[in-house]
Amino acid sequence: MAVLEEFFAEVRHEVDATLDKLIPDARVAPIRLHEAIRWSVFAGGKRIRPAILIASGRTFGVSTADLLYTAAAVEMIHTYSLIHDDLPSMDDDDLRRGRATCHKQFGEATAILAGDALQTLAFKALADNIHLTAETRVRLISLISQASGTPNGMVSGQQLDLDGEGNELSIADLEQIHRQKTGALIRASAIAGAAIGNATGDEMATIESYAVKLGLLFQITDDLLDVTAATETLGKTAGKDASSSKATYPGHYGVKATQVMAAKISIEALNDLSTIRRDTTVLADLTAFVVKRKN
Ligand code: GRG
Repeated sequence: MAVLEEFFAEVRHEVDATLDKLIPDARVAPIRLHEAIRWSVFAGGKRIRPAILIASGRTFGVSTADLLYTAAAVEMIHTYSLIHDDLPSMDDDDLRRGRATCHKQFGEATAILAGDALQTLAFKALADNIHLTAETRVRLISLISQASGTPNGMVSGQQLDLDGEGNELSIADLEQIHRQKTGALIRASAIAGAAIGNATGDEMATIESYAVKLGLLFQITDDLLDVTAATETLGKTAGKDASSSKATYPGHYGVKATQVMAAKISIEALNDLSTIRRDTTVLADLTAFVVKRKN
C-alpha cells in the first residue's frame, strides 16, 4: 500500500495544481463566488475519481499530463454535486470535507451558483484540453455529461434518492439509485482513462465491468462508514442515513452481511482486472483502498 499512498500523493498534488489553474483566482470578481468555489474544492477531498481516471489511463499507457484536465473536470463535477447535495432543500448538511458546507459559509444562493459554475468549468476544461484530439474531447464530453446528468446519471440518481426517502425500497431500487447517483461518475472516470488510452473494445468492456463493481463497492463502504465511523473521521455528519430514513445496505442486510458482500464484490472486481493483459496493479490497489477506507 506504500505504492498507493505515493500514487495518491502525486494525484492530489497534480490534480490540485490543475484545479488551481482552471478555477478563477479568489481575487477575481465576483470574489464571493470564486471564494465559495475554492472553499469547497480545496477542502481536502480524497480525489478518488481523479485517482481512478489516472490509474485507468496509465494502465493503457497514457502520461499523467494527458489525463489531468479530464481528472480535474471529474473532480469539479463531483464537488458541484456535493455542494448541491448539502443544500437545505436536499440533504441539509452543515459539515463537508471537515469544514462548514458551502451554503453555511457563503449562503444558499452563492452555493447554488458555485455548483453551477463548477459544472460549466468542468465542461470547459474538457472542451479546451489541447492535450487530446477533438474527437477524444467530444467522446469525453458525451461520456461525462451522460454520467453526471439524466437519465441513468448522477442527477437522475439523486432524484430517485429523494423520491425514495421514507419509503420501503427493494434492494433492486437501492442498486438503481447507487448505480446512478454514485456509480455513474466512478464508472465514467475509469472508462475515460481507458478511452484516452485507446483501449480495445474488449478492454473497455472489462474496465466498464470492473468500474461498475468499484462504484457499487464505494457506495456500500459509504453506507458502512455512515454506521461505523465518527463524524470527526468522516469530515461529514455520521449517522445521516438512519436519521433521514435512507435505504442502505447495512439497513437492509445488517453490518456483518454487508461487509461479506463488499469482500465478495471486491474479489469479482479483481477478477475482471486479471483478464486484462496490462499492469493493473494500481487499479487493484485502489479496489483494496475502497474496501478499507476510513472516510
Ligand atoms: C446534487 C446532482 C446532485 C447529486 C448529488 C454525490 C451526490 C449526488 C450526493 C452525495 C451524497 C453521498 C454521501 C453519496 C454517497 C457517496 C458519495 C458520493 C460520497 C462522497 O464522495 P467522496 O467520499 O467525497 O469521494 P470526497 O469529499 O472525499 O471527495
